[in-house]
Amino acid sequence: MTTENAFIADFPILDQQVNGHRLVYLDNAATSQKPLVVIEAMDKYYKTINANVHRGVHTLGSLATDAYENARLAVSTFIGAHDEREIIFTRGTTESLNMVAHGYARQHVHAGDEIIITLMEHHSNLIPWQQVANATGATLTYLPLLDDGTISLEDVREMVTDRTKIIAMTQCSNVLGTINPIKEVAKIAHEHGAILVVDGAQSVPHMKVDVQELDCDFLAFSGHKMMGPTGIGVLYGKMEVLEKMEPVHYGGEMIETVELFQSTWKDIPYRFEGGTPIIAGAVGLHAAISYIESIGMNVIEEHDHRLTAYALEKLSAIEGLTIYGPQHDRGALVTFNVEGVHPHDVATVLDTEGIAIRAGHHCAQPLMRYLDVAATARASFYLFNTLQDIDILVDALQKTKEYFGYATR
Ligand code: C6P
Repeated sequence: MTTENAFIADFPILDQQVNGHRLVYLDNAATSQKPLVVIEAMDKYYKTINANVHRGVHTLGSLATDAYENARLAVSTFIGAHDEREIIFTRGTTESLNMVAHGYARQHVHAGDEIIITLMEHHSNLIPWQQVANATGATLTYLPLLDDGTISLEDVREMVTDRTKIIAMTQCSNVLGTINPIKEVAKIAHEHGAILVVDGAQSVPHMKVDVQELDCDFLAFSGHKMMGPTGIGVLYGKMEVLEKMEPVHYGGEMIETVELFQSTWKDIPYRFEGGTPIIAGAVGLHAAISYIESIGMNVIEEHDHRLTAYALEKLSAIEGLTIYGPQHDRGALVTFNVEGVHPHDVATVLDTEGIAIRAGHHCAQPLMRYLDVAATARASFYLFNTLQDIDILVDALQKTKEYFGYATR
């Protein structure tokens, strides 16, 4: 696997030089690259089917509706939903979480209630809850982090009360790589009559996620981080919570009848998908799911683990490098800082070597403050990355240190 990787050939974008070097793409947590099968599925859809869904009686209209609804079925099977009506297509994780906050929580959370999130949340699973708390008078509280960047179930048990209405938590941190114990948290939430909202943006692309096994109430994720196109995402909700959720987008597609001063909504999930949906995006996501299934999620997971363990080992050996997050049982990313060098400078120097990583606050400013850093650098992996990619990263980081005079200090 050092240089050979059977999947690289599936990704046309990787066959290029950046700044005179082979592209080493290590920014998959921001967005993953797309295999040719996904690009071709969307191309074929636009070339042969393109029509609006759930409207036309013409042939292309039915083909487009079938393609769109088949994608819903594929997503439903992929995450083990009980019923495909529990799958709502959105623009991505951010829109999915906002839909829960504004369509569900604003209706069911009241003054004096509690919303619990963690300190490692991405802004998309944080700001919507600030908004709900501010609007309803509920209290927003943060589960603390342990020194290794994990949470403690003891803390969860202590913090959750019968006033807790919502626990919202990422399954995998986009900064620390921490994998949270979702199944156990769901159990605690339900013992107190609360619901669990899971941010699956970084987990669904990399590990088997089964919503019935986890018993979460909502799960949000994005197509573009799992080799699908940008602009399509998913909100899974248990039917019983979806029945209590209000639409947030009103207009075409989602109505049953419209009178002058009142209207009624279509059945679930259509009432939540106002306007012309993201049809080609759903087709692309379906192709991405088929691609993942053709490889096997267990194969992807194993590959991720191998790469992450290797990266942790090699990066830990670099003097002056701080790595954040747990040492074991973590997602396919490593976040770090090089002593004395701003992460943006690290990323800029790596780019001159053809290496793409992300630098910044990773949309997790409260976490950055907790870690006492303004920003960090992050390398994130996927199935087309190799051990050689990590060796190239490590060499380039050594060069970066030399360039900024670390070795001579
Ligand atoms: N994180 C990253 O580089 P959207 O943008 O809606 O597809 O996903 C938002 C989101 C929500 N939760 C988590 C845990 C995430 O990692 C992300 C996206 C990217 O880390 C872009 S900031």
